[in-house]
Amino acid sequence: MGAAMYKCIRLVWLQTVCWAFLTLLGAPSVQAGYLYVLNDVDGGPNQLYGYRLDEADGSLTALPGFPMATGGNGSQNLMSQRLCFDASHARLFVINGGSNTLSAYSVDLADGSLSPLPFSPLALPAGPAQPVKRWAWGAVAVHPAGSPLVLVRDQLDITVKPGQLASFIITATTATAAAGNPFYAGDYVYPYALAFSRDGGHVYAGGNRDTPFFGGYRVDETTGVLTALPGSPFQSDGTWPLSYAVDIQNRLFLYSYHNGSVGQSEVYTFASGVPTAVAGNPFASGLDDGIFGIIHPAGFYMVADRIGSVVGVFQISGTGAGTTLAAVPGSPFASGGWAPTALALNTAGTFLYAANTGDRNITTFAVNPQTGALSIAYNQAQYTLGASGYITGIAYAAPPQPPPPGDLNQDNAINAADVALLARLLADSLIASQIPAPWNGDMDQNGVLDVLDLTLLELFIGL
Ligand SMILES: [Ca+2]
Ligand SMILES: [Ca+2]
Repeated sequence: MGAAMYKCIRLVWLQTVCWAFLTLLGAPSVQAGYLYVLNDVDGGPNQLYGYRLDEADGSLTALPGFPMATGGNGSQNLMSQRLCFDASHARLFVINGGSNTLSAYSVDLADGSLSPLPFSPLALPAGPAQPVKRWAWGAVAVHPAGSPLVLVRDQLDITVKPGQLASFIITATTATAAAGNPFYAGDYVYPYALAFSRDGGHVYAGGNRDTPFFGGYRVDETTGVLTALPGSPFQSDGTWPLSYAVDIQNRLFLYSYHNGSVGQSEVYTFASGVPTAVAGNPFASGLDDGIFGIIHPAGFYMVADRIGSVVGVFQISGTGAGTTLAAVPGSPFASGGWAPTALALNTAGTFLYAANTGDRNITTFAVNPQTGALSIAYNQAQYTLGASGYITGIAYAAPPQPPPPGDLNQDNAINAADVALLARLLADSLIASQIPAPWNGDMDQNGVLDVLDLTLLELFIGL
C-alpha cells in the first residue's frame, strides 16, 4: 500500500473518529430539534410549517399552531435558501419575496414556538424595476455569531447591475442596514446561493445564470459592510456555480456544469478568503441539477438534485490542495418526492431531511455515518406541505453545538492556527488548570493533553 493511500485512509478514519467524538460529546445534552419549512406562495401569504424531530428515529411531529402565515407574501422564483436559523441566538429568518420583507422570529427551543422579533417584518431594499418577482431577494444566511445577516438577489434585469447583496446588523431588538446597502455583487455575478466562511469573515454568492463567476466578500462584523475580496469575481470550472457549503477545515464546496452541461462538484481552499481550486478539480458528480449543498460532520458533501429528484453524497478525502470528492457507493439516492430543493441535517448527523418542492413533502433519510449511504426512514404524503406553492427553504433548529475538539481558538474552523495554539500549550508544559477551558485540544478525549493530540490535529488538517 502506497504511503499516500495509507495517509488517505488514515485521514478518512480520523474524520470519522472525530465525528464520533463530536457525537459522544453532544450525547448527554441532546435536546430534540425542530424543523421549519417555507411554502412560498406566489402572490399569497407565505406559510411556515413546523415539526418536532424525534432524534432517535428521525420522525416528524407537526407542532401546534403550524402552518402559520409569516405575514408576508411569497414569489415563486424557485429558490432554495429563503429560510435560515441562527443557532447562536435561536432566531429564524424568512424572506417574503412578494412583499419584499423579512420575517424574523425568536425560537423557543423548549417547544418550537416562534415569537416575532420587534423589528419583524423588516422592509428590504427596494428593487429598481417591476414586477416584484423579477427582483425579489432570493437567499438569506446569517453569520455564525448571529450578525450580520446577509441577503442576495439577481434582479433578472440586465439593463441595471443585477446582482446585489444586502447586510443588516442584528440584535435582539433591532436590524440596522449596513451603510451602502444594497451592495453590487460584481460583474457577471448573479446570486442564487449564499454561504459564509466558517469564521464568518467572508461570504460567497453566485449561481443563478450560465456564467462561471461567483463573488467573494469580506464581512465587517461591526458595521455589516461587505467589500469585494481581491480578485472577486472568481471563476469556477463550470457554469451556474451554486450549492455552496463550507466544512470544518474551511473549504468551499460547490456544484457547477462543465461545458455548461455536465454536472460536477468542486472544492476550493481559502487564503485570506480568496478561493483557490484544489489540484483535482472538478469531480464527477453523476447529478444533473444540483441546487443545494450541505456538509455532513463525518466528511460528506451532500447535494440535492432538483430535476433528477435524487440526493448525491460525496466522500471528502485528503486535505488542503489535495482534497478530493468521490460519489459514495449507491449515490445518487432517490428522494421520496419530486424535485428536492433544500436539505437539513440534525445535530448528530443521523438524519438528513430533503424538502421536495414538486410533491411538497419532506423525506427523512437515515444516514450511515461510515459509508454516507442514505436510506428513506420516513416519507411524508404528497402535498403535506400545502395544496399549492413552492418549497424554498428548510432549516433545522437546535441549541448550538459544543465546540469540537481541535478548534482551540473557537472560530468555528480547525486549521493551522489551532495547531499553533496546541503546540504552544505543550511547549509551555501547562498543567490542565492553567489551560483556558474552551481550548479543547484533547483530540482523543482521554483527558490528557499530549503530543498524540498534536499529531492527531496535524493529521486532521494535513500537516
Ligand atoms: Ca480554530
Ligand atoms: Ca489526549
